[in-house]
Amino acid sequence: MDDLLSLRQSFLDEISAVSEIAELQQLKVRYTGRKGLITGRLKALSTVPPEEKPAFGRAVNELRDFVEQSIEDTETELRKVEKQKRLLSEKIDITLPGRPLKAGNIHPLNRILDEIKDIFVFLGFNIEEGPEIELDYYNFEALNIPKHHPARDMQDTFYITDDVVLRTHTSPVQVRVMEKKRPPLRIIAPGKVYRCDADISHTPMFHQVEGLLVDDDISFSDLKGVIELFIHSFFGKDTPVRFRPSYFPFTEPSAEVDIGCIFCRGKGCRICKKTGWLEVMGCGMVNPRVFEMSGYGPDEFSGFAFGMGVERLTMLKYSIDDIRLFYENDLRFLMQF
Ligand code: 2U9
Repeated sequence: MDDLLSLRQSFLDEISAVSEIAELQQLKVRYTGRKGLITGRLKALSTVPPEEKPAFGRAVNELRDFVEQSIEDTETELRKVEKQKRLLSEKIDITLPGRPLKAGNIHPLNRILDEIKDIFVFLGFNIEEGPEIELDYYNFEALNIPKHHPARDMQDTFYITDDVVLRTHTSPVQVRVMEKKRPPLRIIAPGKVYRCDADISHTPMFHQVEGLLVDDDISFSDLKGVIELFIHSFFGKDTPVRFRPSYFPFTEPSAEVDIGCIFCRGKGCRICKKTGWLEVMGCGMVNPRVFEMSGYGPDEFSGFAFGMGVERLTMLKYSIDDIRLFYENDLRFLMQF
């Protein structure tokens, strides 16, 4: 009986020093496990004199119940303390201001490209696309660009082979459409084009939107009407527009389109080189030779075409003075749009 009392005391001493569940498990095994101290006392029951057996048995059982209950209570207590500790360490201060998510942004060139496309789609034009690696035939020959033309020079065009080039304009898209479809035709061809050129207003790759409209009896007045409508929609309805005679092999007659300088309102400044006008696109009536080559009867149909550089229009609209900014991926620049 004394032995049981001292066992109880040593259990109480040990459990009061336990501070973790793992220690408690060890204690449990040591006292109530198969080879534990209390189990050992129960096994020793057979060696106790018969008259002391009932009292000794009761005392060992009572000690076992007490130990088991103490362990259970301590475990509940320790789990509570651990949970409390975890909750404190995981505490979130919901009064702190949130961290803003970094949102993406449409690239300024795509913004302007979308704006241009929207205007022409509104006017009933369809969007067409074609290959950027193009046959010399579609890029030059079918557009009446003769063999000796400077555009064909190695200095200006990226050649893949003798008769394959990186397209220098999106005009070959329109030629391919003309081979497949009969008029009436109202299409725009937006996309990347490549020219061997690099300075503050030229990059080896840039974007164009070209347009082509073919039907019976299309005149230069139709061309002027569509271009003016586009310019007024893109730059604002009070923007002055003028058509200045020019030359392209694929259009005849041809014209450059100027707008009254949007920076000085026509007074003359550094950007318009004191002329009061800014060149924004080119256009003209489709050369009958281009029609012939694509299988349209030149006397059957007439049409007009136009072309514009997306980088140039974006630079004008957003007052950007260096084309290379579009391709440097500097977020300080890109996040302004
Ligand atoms: C076909 C027939 C005619 C497309 C045209 C221009 C005028 C033009 C330039 C503007 C600035 C290119 O990006 S830029 O350097 N483009 O001036 N482009 S007419 O004429 C075509 C196209 C296809 C079948």
